[in-house]
Amino acid sequence: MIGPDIAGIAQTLGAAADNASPIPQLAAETGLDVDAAYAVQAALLQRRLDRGERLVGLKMGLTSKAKMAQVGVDEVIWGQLTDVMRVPDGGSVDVAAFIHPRVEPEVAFLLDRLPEPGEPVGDFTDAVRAVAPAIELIDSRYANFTFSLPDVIADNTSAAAFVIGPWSPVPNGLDNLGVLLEIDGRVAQVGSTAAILGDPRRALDEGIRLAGRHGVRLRSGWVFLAGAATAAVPLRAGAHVRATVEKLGTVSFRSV
Ligand code: 0L1
Ligand code: MG
Repeated sequence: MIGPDIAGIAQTLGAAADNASPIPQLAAETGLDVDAAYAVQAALLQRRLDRGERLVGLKMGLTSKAKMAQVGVDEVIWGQLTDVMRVPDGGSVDVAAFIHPRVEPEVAFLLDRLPEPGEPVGDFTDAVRAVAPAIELIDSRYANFTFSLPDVIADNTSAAAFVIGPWSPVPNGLDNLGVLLEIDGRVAQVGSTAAILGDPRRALDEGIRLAGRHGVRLRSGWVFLAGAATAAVPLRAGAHVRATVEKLGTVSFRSV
């Protein structure tokens, strides 16, 4: 039996991102399952590497109940981050480059000495050199931000851009820190890092395990986005977006 056209699907999704032009969902029509969807994601990443981008990290998606409910998918997923997606703290983002961008407050880890494949993270402070508040900008390439599980995995879990705040040493306890997302100085979302799998440190174990299943090994020096602490909020032009994570500080950017 002939399987889904991995390269063709990656080309369609890549073009949708490049042109900021939405496409219909494609998993049902092409017979894409979860494994094939990660193969599409790998082909999409290769497309970026071929044009000179560098792989700089991994992101976890749908690590909170709020996010799962928002998109109607109930499994933790992962995607890949390249250098071109990184926006400097305090920098700006042109919304015209995206289809229907949303922002969400996250916690980022700077990876250090990681366990061998198949091993759990032992001492978290060996595996993670520093932590930071972060904002992820997600942008589904599917019309109406609507997709199935294989669709969103193939679409690199809606990864579009990310902003990392100042790095700090790992504090005692990351499991219940207050999180605030402000747009133009007004509160847009309030949450807690407890929403990220009960404790964002668990996201690293999940990332190592789930990415390892598809032959992706996390590297020292990579950024790891542990997941959002709240639902995502639509981003419009001319907004000032700021996320604050208790003990870790703030991170912000402007949209134009
Ligand atoms: O980072 C995320 O949690 C996004 C995962 C994909 C689902 C979505 O686009 O909201
Ligand atoms: Mg996210």
